[in-house]
Amino acid sequence: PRGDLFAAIDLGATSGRVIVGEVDGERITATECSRFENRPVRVGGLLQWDVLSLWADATAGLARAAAENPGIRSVAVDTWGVDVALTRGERLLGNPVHYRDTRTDAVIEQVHALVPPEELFSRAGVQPASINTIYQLVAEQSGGLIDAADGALLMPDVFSYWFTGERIAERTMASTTGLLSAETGDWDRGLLEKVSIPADLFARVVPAGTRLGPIRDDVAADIGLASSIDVVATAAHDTAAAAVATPLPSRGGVFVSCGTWGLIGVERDRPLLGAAAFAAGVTNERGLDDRYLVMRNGMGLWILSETLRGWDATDELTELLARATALGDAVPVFDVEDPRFQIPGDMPARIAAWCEEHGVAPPQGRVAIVRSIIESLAHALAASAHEIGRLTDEPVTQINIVGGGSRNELLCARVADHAGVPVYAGPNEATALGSLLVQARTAGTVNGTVDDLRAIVTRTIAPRQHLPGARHDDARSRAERSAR
Ligand code: LRH
Repeated sequence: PRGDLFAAIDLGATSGRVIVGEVDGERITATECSRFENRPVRVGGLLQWDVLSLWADATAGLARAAAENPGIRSVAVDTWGVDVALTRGERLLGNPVHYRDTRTDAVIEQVHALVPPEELFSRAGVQPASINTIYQLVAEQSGGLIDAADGALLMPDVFSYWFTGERIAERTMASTTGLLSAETGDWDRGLLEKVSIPADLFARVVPAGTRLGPIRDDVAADIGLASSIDVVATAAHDTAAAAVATPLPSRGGVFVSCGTWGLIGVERDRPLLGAAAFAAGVTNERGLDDRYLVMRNGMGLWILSETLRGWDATDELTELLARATALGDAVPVFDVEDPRFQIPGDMPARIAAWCEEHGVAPPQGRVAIVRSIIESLAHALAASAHEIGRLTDEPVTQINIVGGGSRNELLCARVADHAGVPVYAGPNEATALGSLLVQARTAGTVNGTVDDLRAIVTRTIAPRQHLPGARHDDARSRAERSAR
């Protein structure tokens, strides 16, 4: 290979992957070496992480990747935000609970009685949402787990700990908890005290890109690695990693990281706080280095994938999308942010119920349901992009969609139509690319700021362009041709 090799373990909503990337000063390429299931398991009424299966699958994938790609310089783990494991000594206190579990509903008011939502926002910069770690930890208090615990590690940090024995809290990930000060980037001790969570549960916060050391020898032997590999705390929040690898222009571009969630935002040097930002649902999470991701955190592909899962039609997505494209846009637009759509279950029934409650005829049949989901999502993403532009006083000139949603041509085209600005789609593996680039900088393969890392992606990958109104123009010119 011309460049240096790195491995990213990316744990996503339905699958985990081991991706090996080759980076030189100019370009990045990445190959998926292994893919395994990531399925939360509901047992005892709780939706839980299957964390030991993930460890087994991820490390087996890493060992295979290392055997096929000698000389991998480092490995790093990223996943979605907010989920946390409680520890005592070297062990986890049970399986970590998945954020889609509803146990936090019972403590929201209790937390808000101690700290009003406006104060939570002004301290942490994070929009209060029931998934946030702060509510999850308060929910664990009543079961006695907090009293029993002597540590709390966010999920990517659990894997780093198992690899190296180092207990840290990577900053981009820590910023999703609602417990990190937006100002200092360190745990907000005053806030922790108010909600009676012991501050000493948490590990020291380190910036993304921190080298944690080699995989322990005993672990390397256990997982079948011929030689040890360095472990890096990458931008361990998948959204922050994706932002690094989004080919944004220097001004006017809004990113949409569209996987299970849709994160719509811009990168700034300062968080956007205050009453207007709070009311508009802004959340400020940490990006790489000293950047903030000023975002709205909303629906992504979740409703669509949950719908397909319910139909046992996950394999039929391509065909359903083709038929939904041909169907046209005369379908109902529903509110994808309605909380009923957050919980796993029968999405078509909930869409129908929403439509009936709002006096609209529900979509009939699978194709119309798929189109209705896409229209509703595109509408919401476009509106959020303009809302972010308005709040940051920077009119939106283009939207960059990355993540799995960037492969959905109908969605990208409809976001362009609804937003009235060009959409640039890709890379769809932005999270893994971001993780690899952060590692490459730690290894000294590349240097510079997040803008320099982003430039490597821009040089390597040409996003697909979707101009607003393009499909209508196609239809119009076809109509004109046939009229002649
Ligand atoms: C997207 C994401 C998002 C939120 C949610 C829990 O995958 O990380 O930024 O934190 O998951």
